Amino acid sequence: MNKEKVIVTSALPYANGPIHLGHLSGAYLPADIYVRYKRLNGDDILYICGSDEHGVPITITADKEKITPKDVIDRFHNINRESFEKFGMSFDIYSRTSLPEHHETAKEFFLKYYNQGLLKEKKSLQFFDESKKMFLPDRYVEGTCPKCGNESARSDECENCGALYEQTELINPVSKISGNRPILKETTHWYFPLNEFQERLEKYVGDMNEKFGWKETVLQYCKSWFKEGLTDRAYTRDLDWGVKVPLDGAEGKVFYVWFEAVLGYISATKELSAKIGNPDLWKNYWQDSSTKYIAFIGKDNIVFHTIIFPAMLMAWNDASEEKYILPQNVPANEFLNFEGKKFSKSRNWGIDAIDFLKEFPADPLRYTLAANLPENRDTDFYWKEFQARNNNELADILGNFINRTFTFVHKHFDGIVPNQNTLSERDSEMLKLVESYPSRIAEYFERYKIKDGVAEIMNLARAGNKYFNDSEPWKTIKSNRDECATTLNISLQTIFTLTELLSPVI
Ligand code: B3M
Ligand code: ZN
Repeated sequence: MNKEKVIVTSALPYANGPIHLGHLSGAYLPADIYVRYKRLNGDDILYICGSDEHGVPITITADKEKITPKDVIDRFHNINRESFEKFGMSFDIYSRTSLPEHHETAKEFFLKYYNQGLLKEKKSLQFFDESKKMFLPDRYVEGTCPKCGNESARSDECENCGALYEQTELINPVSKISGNRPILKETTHWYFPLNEFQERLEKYVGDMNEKFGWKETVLQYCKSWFKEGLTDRAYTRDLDWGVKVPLDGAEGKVFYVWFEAVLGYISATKELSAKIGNPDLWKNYWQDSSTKYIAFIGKDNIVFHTIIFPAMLMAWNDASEEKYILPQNVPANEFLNFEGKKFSKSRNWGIDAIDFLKEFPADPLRYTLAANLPENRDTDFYWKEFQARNNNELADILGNFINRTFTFVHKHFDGIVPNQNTLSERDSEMLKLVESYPSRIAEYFERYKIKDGVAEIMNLARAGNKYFNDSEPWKTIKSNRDECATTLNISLQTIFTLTELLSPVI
């Protein structure tokens, strides 16, 4: 196979709370397995991630705890970086969107749009809290969803039905900082005309799906967006915390977090390039049409990666000689639940990665999550299953096969790999199976079917045990030493292949 040049990204987690097991199995572990597999394969990979450090939830946390947003992001950036490290994530860089490099990149994109006359300047009415004398962006307001009637909908998107809307469409709005009903006050904002890109976006999604086979769930999300019809999206917000709008008269305004967070992938790559002393390296990836870009995310981020980010890149490419590549695939996962219920910070349900990894090593967790990834539907983490996967699979199947083989080789062959002699039918079949495995697993991983791939690898360990049992080396060591040597030789080869195939996983 030709070697590929690939950018892989995992969604940038908000530095507003510790990541939990649900996050790990959504956008991180599958990406890390894919990346480690690709590196093993000799492909040229950049794996990019970092903290998303803007957005209203961060300022709300800061207000609540009477600390600064900077305190909040420093705390959670460090906790999450440490969680990822302990979990064995192999990012090439774990950056942060509060860095000046990112602010510059975000402004550069905005100005590119602004200067080509793409953005629409509009006056509109926004919620304003009179007692606090401030505009109430996004999540400072709660109310009833105009689409589904959910009574605790956020002001810009509904967690229940996934609708995105302008906050003025919210029914019965309440200010989250004072509890009062906010008034409407005029303000000016810039809008990105997403609708102007609809046709090209539909073609892009259709083409990518045709060539690279997008997940059905992801396609369905896109289709329902297209069916609704794309509309102008406000690019700016009245808020202090964020990337400042670089225009005269735009004081007190920052970019809407999503319009810069996705660019964090690019600025993180720039940071990495500078760090390794090759400042233009990022262009070699992001602006080279031979690069393939894969974005791993959870299903709640689909629209931003399949519609908004691609539209932003198209808009840049329209006005520039240097053209960015677009995501080739966005293998979004469904959610992992915890013991039958959704992870929830407010209901204190679930377990944070950092706490889990204080009690247990990463590998049994990686294996358990990998064996149960929410690739096609929501799945659950159960403590009982964690125990069973560790004891019955990692220990009893894989561990046992390796242990009995090694023990035998040490006891009867001085710890030296025995020679392969005349092959029986069983021997040949086992060898054929082992040889077929790397390409079989590669096929799964190339199609982002990580869960099935991992299950298949464990099947090889099962086959190894069966082969060992059926060959009865404890008998042949007495009756036919050559035959026994062959059994052990083939068992060791199976283990060698197993370790290689499992190395992206554990
Ligand atoms: N921070 C949302 C999330 O963590 C958001 C992802 C940004 S990806 C550019 O789910
Ligand atoms: Zn709703």
